[in-house]
This record gives sequence, C-alpha cells and structure tokens, in this order.
Amino acid sequence: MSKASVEDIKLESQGLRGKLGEEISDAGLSHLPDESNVLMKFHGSYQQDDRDLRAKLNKEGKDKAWSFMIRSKMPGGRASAEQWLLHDDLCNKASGSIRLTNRQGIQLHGVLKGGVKEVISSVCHSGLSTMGACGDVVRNTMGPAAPIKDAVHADVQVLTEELSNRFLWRSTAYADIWLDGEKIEPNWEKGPEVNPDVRAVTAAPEGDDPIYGKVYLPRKFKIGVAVEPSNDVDLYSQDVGIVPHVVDGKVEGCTITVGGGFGMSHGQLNTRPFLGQPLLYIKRANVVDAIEAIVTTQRDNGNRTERKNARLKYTVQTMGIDAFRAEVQRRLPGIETFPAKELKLETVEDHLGWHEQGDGKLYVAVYVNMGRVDNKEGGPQYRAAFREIAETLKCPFIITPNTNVILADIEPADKDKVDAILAKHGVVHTDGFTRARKVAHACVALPTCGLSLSESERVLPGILDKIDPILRELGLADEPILFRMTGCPNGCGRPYNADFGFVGRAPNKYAMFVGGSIRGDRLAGLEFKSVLGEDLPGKVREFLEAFKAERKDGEIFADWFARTRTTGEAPTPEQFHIELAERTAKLAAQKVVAAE
Ligand code: SRM
Ligand code: SF4
Repeated sequence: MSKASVEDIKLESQGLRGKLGEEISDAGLSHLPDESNVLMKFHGSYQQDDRDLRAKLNKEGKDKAWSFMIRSKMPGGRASAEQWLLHDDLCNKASGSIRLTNRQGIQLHGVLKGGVKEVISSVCHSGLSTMGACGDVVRNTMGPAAPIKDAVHADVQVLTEELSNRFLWRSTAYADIWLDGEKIEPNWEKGPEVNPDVRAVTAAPEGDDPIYGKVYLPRKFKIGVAVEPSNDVDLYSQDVGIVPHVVDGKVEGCTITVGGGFGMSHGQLNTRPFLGQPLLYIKRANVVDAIEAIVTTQRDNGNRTERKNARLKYTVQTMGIDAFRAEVQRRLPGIETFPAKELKLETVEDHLGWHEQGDGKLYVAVYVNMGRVDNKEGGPQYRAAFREIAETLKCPFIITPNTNVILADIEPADKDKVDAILAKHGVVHTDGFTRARKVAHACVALPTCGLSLSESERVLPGILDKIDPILRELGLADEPILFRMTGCPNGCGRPYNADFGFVGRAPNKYAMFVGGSIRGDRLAGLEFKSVLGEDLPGKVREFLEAFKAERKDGEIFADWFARTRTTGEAPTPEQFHIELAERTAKLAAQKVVAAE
C-alpha cells in the first residue's frame, strides 16, 4: 500500500483526530505510526529519536531511542513566572533542559511517549498551549520582546494575541486527546485560568474549521509584528510581517509584508529563501481580517502537490505580488487598503542588559547561550538562576527572537538582587563579549532534529571561540556582524539574511553564505559550497580583513559588503522561476499518468 500523503491524512483525520488518541496511549507501540506522526505536529509535538544513539542501537539490532519534542507557544514570547516554573518542572520529565526557540516558544526534548499527555495537559492548565505550535497552520505569532510600557507596545501585544486566537485550529480532538474533553481556552499572558464556558475554541464541530476547512493550510505559516526601529522578529523572514504606524501615540494602521521564508534544499533550484515584500497598509481595526484574507488566499492557492513549494513565498512568487494583493483585497469587501508605507528597521539584535521600561520599573535581557537553559557542569546554571528569580521575584519572563530571556517588571530596588542571583549561578552579563557573539544563533540540529545533516547548536560556540580573537585582533569586537548557523538547509536559524550563514550539508561540512545584513533586509549569497567546520573561521577572516582595509568611516560590515561586492543569490530569481515551472509541469505529468 502506498504511503498516504499529508494532504490525505489531514482530509481524513476528522479534525486532526485520526487514531492519535489510541496510539499515543497504546503502551504496546514504541512510537507513533506515520499518520499519527503527521497529526501529532498540529498538536504541538514532533516524534524524534536520539541520533547520537541511532547507529549503535541499529548495530545491536535494537529499536531507535524514541521520544517527543513538545513545543509550547506564547504570543510575543510572554510567560508568567508560574508558567516558567512549570516548564522548569516539566523538563525533569524530559531531557533536563529547556530549549528557547527563535520564534519565542519553549521546547522540551526527550519526553517519553507515556509522558506526553501529562506534559501537554500541564502546559494547557498553565494558560499556555501547544495547539498549532507545529503543523500546517499559523504558528506562534512573534512580537517585539522588549516590554516597553507605552500604548503602541501594549496594542501590539494585544494584536499578537488576537492573531493567535483567530488562527487556533478548531476541533474537539485536542481537548479529547490531551485534556479528557475539558475545554481550556489559552489565556495568553494573564496566567492560569480554566473556564469551560468561554468561546469554545476546542468545541467546534468535527472537521469543520471555519478558517482552515478540512485540509488546513498547504504548509506552515508564520507571522511576526515589529515595532520600528527594532527588527528583533526578523520581519522579512516571515510569511507575513506587520509593522504598526503610529499617529499621536497610537497605532493608526499597519503595513503588511508577505512572502518571506527561508527553507530550501541544497542544489534544488526550485527552492530558495525569499524576503517578504510590501503588500499594503490597512487601518488597525482591519488588521486581523486582512491577515485572515492572506491566510485564506494561501489556503486556496498554495501548492498542494509539492510540499517543497507549498509555502506562501512560492504562492506569492507564482501569482505575482500584484495579483496576490488583488485577491486579498477581493476577500476584504468594503474595507479600504492603502499603499504600504516605508519601513525603518535597524537591527535584529536584542538589547541585552538593564533598561527602563517606561513605568518606573526595569527589565533585563539576559543572554542565554544558544537558547539552551540547563545546568551544565562548569557552565552557567541557567535553570537554577531563572528558577530562583521566578520563585523570589515572580516577574514575567519573555522569550526573545534571539533565544534570550527578558525578566520584566523589576522594581529598581530589586536590580541588585537579580544581578546577585544571576552571578551566584554563573550567569554573567555580556560585558567582554564581542557584539557578534551576543547575537549569533544556531538551530537545534543534532542529536534531536531528524532532518539535520550536521552539527549546529553544539558546535557554534566553539567556532565563535575562534572567530572572537580574529574580531578583537582586527579591532572589530564591537561591530554589528551577524553569524547564524543551521544543521541543514531548512533555515531554522535564519542563516540566509545573516552577514555570515553556515548551512550544514554533511557531517562537519557547511555551505557558507555571506552578505546578508544585521538589519534583516537583504539575502546573503552562496560564497562557498562546502567548507569544513574547522576552516570556517579562516574563511571569515578573509572577509573581515578586507572589510577592515576597505571600510569607510563608520561603515558597518553589511554596508561595506553591499558597496564592494555582488551578492550571488542562489539560485537567482530567474533560475528559480524556470526550475519551479519545470518541476510543476513534471508533477502535473506524473499526476496524469497516475490517474490513467
Ligand atoms: Fe524549524 C523543521 C526547529 C524555527 C524552517 N524546525 C524543524 C524541525 C521541527 C525538524 C523536523 O521537521 O523534524 C526542528 C526541530 C528540531 C529540534 O530537535 O528541536 C526545527 N525551527 C526549529 C527551532 C527550534 C530552531 C531554533 O533554533 O529555535 C525553531 C522553532 C520555532 C518555533 O518556536 O516555532 C525553528 N524553522 C524555524 C525558522 C525561523 C523562524 O520561523 O523564524 C525557519 C525558517 C523560516 C521559515 O519557516 O521559512 C524554520 N523548520 C524550518 C523548515 C523549512 C520550512 C520550509 O519552508 O521549507 C523545516 C522543515 C519542514 O518544515 O519541512 C523545519
Ligand atoms: Fe533541524 Fe535543519 Fe531546522 Fe536545524 S535547520 S533545526 S538541522 S531542520
């Protein structure tokens, strides 16, 4: 029997239910079969196996070491101290660490099959959710991390929550499988509260999702909201980017960008990263409806034959931005739209350290090495430090898009207390770090990611140990230079708009992309197809030396590169369109043959 396609599995799943409930609780099954595995993603979890053990277990003729990664979502990365503590408790049932994600979520790895229900149920009872953290739906909505207390930031947080609620999938399957039928509305930001009478997100009729229909979206869908001048959410990498425009201290309306996205496959020229492009400007009251019009345009026009070309970026490319805009406008009858406004976004960096938040209180953005919150021997005791702060100060926690943690609402009188707790557990502020290290990020990759071709999170710190001295030697320690790494070309670490992107292609071999921008608004080009991990710092040095020699006064690396080099996009837009047309024709021909 041929393997069912993801589209068929969704269609026949009766509201993403399938046999997931039975199979997850069947102790006789070491892991989920394919169909339930597909459905599991919509519920916020990936089935994985420990890849460090794979070869050994295989040699011994044993089953893989199966476990689950569970992803909690929270709009704008907001979690209460209680919610943080819950995840800290839960990671004792997982691999012992929390992984902050670069979409402001929290991942627990290594949860055994028998423990998944308890973990998901606990997350829901805390007021957060795992629903739609993965799968072909709208994912966690990103928002500016800095907890600035002004009308604009407050409204933007409300917007991220409105979007998150609008795009939750609606089926009783989630409550039935994980919550014994109890209906829990995620209560973003405000903390735990279980109310069975609220607008029943989980109680819509089976398979009759008002936005997603029966087959959901062709692919994952990502939204981020940026407040100028910060581009911490990396706006142009998002399927949909939203930027508010402020008039008299209030959000008057928003510019919307569409069609960003970074996944590609090495050597397959019909796949490539794209930056989002301006679509339109719309009044604040109509923003969520406009995003729904974009989501349904993608639902109805996205490629459902080839998952590699199913993201919104390909739909926008295939339709063309003008036709795409016209279709979105057609879906907004009676609502006026305007030309997109010019955006002024400066940097994707977090502003680490202490800051005033505008209401007399303070926040501190704490650097977390690669987003991994653990108590590693000889390293910073992140878990212990954050636990003690959550217990004693009970302050809100915010996960940043650079996988750091912001501790918010701190009374000035408590500043020293926070610093003392961090210092006690070896969690240092970033004095003495190069600016490049402060913002560098690597995706998770080995040992948990089933798609990784090489190491990423586990090796980038060591590579930076070799790049830091070069930066210092050349007097570039305080320059904004963005390094990002991934273990495969899917682009989770957002490498394709970095100044330097290292993209795994085989064990210890990386494609090297150069020439993006710390502003997040330019794609890097493929400079070297395959570089050994140990040779990366040397290749970086060549560029840094040229930058030092040729830069104009005050010119940053990204601007020097743009002025002096041509960025070789891979593939070019022209190549991409030819390859995409050929691939689409081939698939259509295969479909005809199959039907005959
Ligand atoms: Fe990702 C798949 C981890 C952000 C593009 N991503 C995966 C999976 C689930 C592997 C899998 O499918 O089996 C990885 C789990 C690894 C693990 O063990 O934890 C994974 N992605 C991550 C995280 C944890 C990386 C991180 O360092 O933080 C991020 C989780 C964010 C979240 O909370 O939701 C993460 N992934 C991204 C981003 C960046 C972003 O969203 O801002 C991208 C590029 C932007 C984009 O989507 O275009 C990204 N992930 C992908 C892709 C390629 C999608 C495509 O269009 O081709 C895959 C593979 C897929 O979907 O088939 C993928
Ligand atoms: Fe895994 Fe590749 Fe994503 Fe890294 S980029 S987490 S290796 S899918």
